[in-house]
Amino acid sequence: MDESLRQAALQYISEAAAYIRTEMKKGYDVDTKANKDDLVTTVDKNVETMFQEKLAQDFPEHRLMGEEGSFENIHDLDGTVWILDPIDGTVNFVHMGTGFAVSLGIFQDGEPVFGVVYDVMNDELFTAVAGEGAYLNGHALPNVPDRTLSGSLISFNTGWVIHNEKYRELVDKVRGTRSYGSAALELAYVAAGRIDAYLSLRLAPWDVAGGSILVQEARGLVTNLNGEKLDFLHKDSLFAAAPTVYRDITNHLNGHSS
Ligand code: 2AM
Ligand code: CA
Repeated sequence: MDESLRQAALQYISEAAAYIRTEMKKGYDVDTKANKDDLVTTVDKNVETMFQEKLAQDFPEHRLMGEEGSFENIHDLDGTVWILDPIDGTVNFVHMGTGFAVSLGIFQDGEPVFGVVYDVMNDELFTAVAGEGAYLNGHALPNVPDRTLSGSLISFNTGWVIHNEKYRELVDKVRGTRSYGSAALELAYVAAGRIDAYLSLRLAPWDVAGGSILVQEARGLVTNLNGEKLDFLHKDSLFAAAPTVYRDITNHLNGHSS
């Protein structure tokens, strides 16, 4: 990919993060969207607007698909499309003041070329250019480790595990479970080998666009829960894991012993 595009994306994210840190000190307005757990703040909206203005100025032929409204104009991935979640983990942002990320995936004719997940409060910048491996703060990440299911740490929302027998059984089979509340960070953690799998029943393209390329570049697998290629135009389930753990969880969910 074009180096100037990569540099511009990182510069915008750095400016967005500085803005987010400032607004956190000042205070901001919070609204609920469709559900009680679906929050949006003036900060999410302003970061998206900032990206819209930057693209219009620096890359007028590129298009933005962002969570806070700009997605409504995007019906295909032709050309260069920036898929942005200005704040992934908004509930964490509002309640905890940490545990959220700016997430960006840049796609060219439907293929991911660059992914970034930036943990704003912990200053952890996860990046991956397609074909060039995944990086954390400029240091190459090793390939994800091979692990057994009983030795793995997996993450998902407990809210939907409680309704599903197969997922409840999975909790018993693994070393431990975690729930971080930011799909982008959970994908980055799979890429970094901190957790071995992340599963979700329903996510939007902007939740996964940045993190999924990180996982692939660290030699992890990422699909929906039916094992199909991700579709970055629609909401879908998500299953990201180290290859050995991906295989064992798939066998478990399909009813085969592992
Ligand atoms: P958000 O914070 O950007 O809304 C929480 O488990 C994860 O699910 C977060 O990445 C969160 O993204 C995402 N999420 C929350 N509500 C969602 C919804 N209605 N549709 C898709 N993803 C959602
Ligand atoms: Ca968001």
